[in-house]
Amino acid sequence: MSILNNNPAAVDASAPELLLDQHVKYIQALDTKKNDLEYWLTEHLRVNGLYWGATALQILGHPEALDQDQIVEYLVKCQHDNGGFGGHIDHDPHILSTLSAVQVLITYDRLDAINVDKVVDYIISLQNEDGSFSGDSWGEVDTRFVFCAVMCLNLLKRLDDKRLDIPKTIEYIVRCRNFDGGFGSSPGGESHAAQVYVCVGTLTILGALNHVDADQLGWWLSERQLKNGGLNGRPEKLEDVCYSWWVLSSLSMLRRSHWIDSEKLTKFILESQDTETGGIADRPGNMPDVFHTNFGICGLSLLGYPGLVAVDPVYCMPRHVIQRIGLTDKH
Ligand code: GRG
Ligand code: ZN
Repeated sequence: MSILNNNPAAVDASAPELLLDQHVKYIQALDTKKNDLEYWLTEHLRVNGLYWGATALQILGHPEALDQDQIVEYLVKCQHDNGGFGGHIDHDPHILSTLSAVQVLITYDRLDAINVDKVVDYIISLQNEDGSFSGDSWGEVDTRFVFCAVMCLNLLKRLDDKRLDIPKTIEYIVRCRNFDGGFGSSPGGESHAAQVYVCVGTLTILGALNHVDADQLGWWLSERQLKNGGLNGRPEKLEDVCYSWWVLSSLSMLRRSHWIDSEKLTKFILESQDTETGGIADRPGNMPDVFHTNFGICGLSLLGYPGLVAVDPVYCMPRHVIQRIGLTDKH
């Protein structure tokens, strides 16, 4: 079976081409920029950055463009005795970097390199009485961390761990749902498309999408598309390439991706490419970065851009990897 998108979409003839080779080179060059201040300012995001870069390369069809053995060796050094991963060697463990490390190791089929039982212990230790999850031992709570926990445990096939309180997890996410059908970062928090992705993703994995009014939320998500084709994260805000992922993956889980104009969104993402350096920016004319490069490319994959490897809308990992580990995607 092909790992590419099954039904490639038509692309507007006036849209720029996807600069595939330039994006591969842009991602390969990221680790060579050690003279740039930005490289050191983003040190705490190194493991997240590896996930974004590695995923973009997978979807571009060039998984070999980074040295996978070297990455696995590096990730192993980021795991702490309590099981969590830091954002870089000697950085404190956090659930965000832990999920990214697990996603990369599963993509590379190298879970054997780490202590999985300890990862599970770490994640379970972060669940609070009300079902929410903290990001680390300092205690910040956000629906992002619930999704990281649930996704990580499912990827590791440990959702059946008796210490995890699934009903309370669902109850907490439902408490973060708003009158407009969207979700916020905590109960009462404003609806935001990226929080919608994490909450709908959590409910999808836990088989609890019945708590969502798909028509109402689908309408709110489709209202995110602006005249120039780009999507914003909430009313009155600017369009940004990363919402191509947060909004479209959510619509995909709700089976309503056709509620936005995909040709216009494809064109907006392609116009945000940097034709000189490769990479994709948040919007046309801005500087590219690996975060927007990944979510732009994954967005194009969801849109059925020809020649790209299919991405899974829940896990933001190649669909063939999700199939290989037996988590069938029903989206
Ligand atoms: C596996 C893809 C994946 C994710 C793991 C960490 C995580 C789960 C999801 C992150 C969700 C999130 C809240 C992302 C932030 C997106 C973003 C661009 C926020 C910016 O918010 P504002 O208020 O920008 O600065 P706006 O666009 O509202 O002006
Ligand atoms: Zn963005």
